[in-house]
Amino acid sequence: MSKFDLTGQINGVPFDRLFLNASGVHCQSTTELDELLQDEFVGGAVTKSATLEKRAGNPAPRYYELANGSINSMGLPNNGFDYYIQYVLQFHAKPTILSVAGLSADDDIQLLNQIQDSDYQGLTELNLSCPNVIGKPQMAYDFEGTQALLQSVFSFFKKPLGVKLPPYFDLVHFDQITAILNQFPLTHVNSINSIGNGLWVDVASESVVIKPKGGFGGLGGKMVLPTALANVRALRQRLNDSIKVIGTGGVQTGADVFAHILCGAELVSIGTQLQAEGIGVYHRLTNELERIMADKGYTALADFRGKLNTI
Ligand code: RRO
Repeated sequence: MSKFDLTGQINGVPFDRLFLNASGVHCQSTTELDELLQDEFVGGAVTKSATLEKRAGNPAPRYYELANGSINSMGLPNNGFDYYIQYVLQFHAKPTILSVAGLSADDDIQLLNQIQDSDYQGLTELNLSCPNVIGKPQMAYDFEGTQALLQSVFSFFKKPLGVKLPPYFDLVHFDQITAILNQFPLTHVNSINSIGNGLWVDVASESVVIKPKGGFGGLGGKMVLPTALANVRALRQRLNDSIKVIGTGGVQTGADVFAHILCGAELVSIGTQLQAEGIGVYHRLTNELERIMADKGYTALADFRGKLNTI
């Protein structure tokens, strides 16, 4: 066991280590989820966002690695709700988070109704921020819609529930979204999803690099780190203490993890870098994080979580 305390907790569910996968990466099949959970440096796994029915997703190429990150328009390829709830209903030695994403508010209600009626007692995360479903705007940029949806959800849903949020870019929007979220008994927010609808141009071929939506797609990886840190920080400063923040976005190094924790992250997810480097990323990040903590004389994440200095 590590001599460092890298633990966190969401709604009383203990995570022995802080690292998760970002939903969408290495979590579509039970084999991939098993691989994550078997890695000693991983704290828990999040499923690919499940829709009511299985989906093939958008046509390929739909994920492209950039020099400084990634662009994707996967279009919610997944094995369907029944597949993922069966997986999280099995015993696992580490916590799992069941991510669900309706294609409409009605779908969200149906998905959560099925969870409410099931034996599942673990953590659920409602994805309010998929940027890539053709013709469907993402819910979390519609503040009134989000308020109305959460109102109906919590009229019947009595199990632990968090939400996945897109990045916000205006301080007033942080005030508005947190004023809504704070009205509900949410366990956590996971921030950020990809920065929606970026575009990359390959100059040699004078072309876009992914096929769906004329090349537009969600951005992840190093280029989104400052946006992710800002979102984690701004949400942590405004949300009720009971609502934990899972920091997602732009992590390539142990220093990036350290920065997420300073901004207030309880746990940290890895997406683009997991896709690029594979499961070994968690061992490397753990070593790099522990080196920084040792140099600073810290023994636990709690020693510096949320304690970002301002000048
Ligand atoms: O499947 C996707 O295209 C996708 C989803 Br659901 C999401 O939430 N975020 C993202 O970048 N891609």
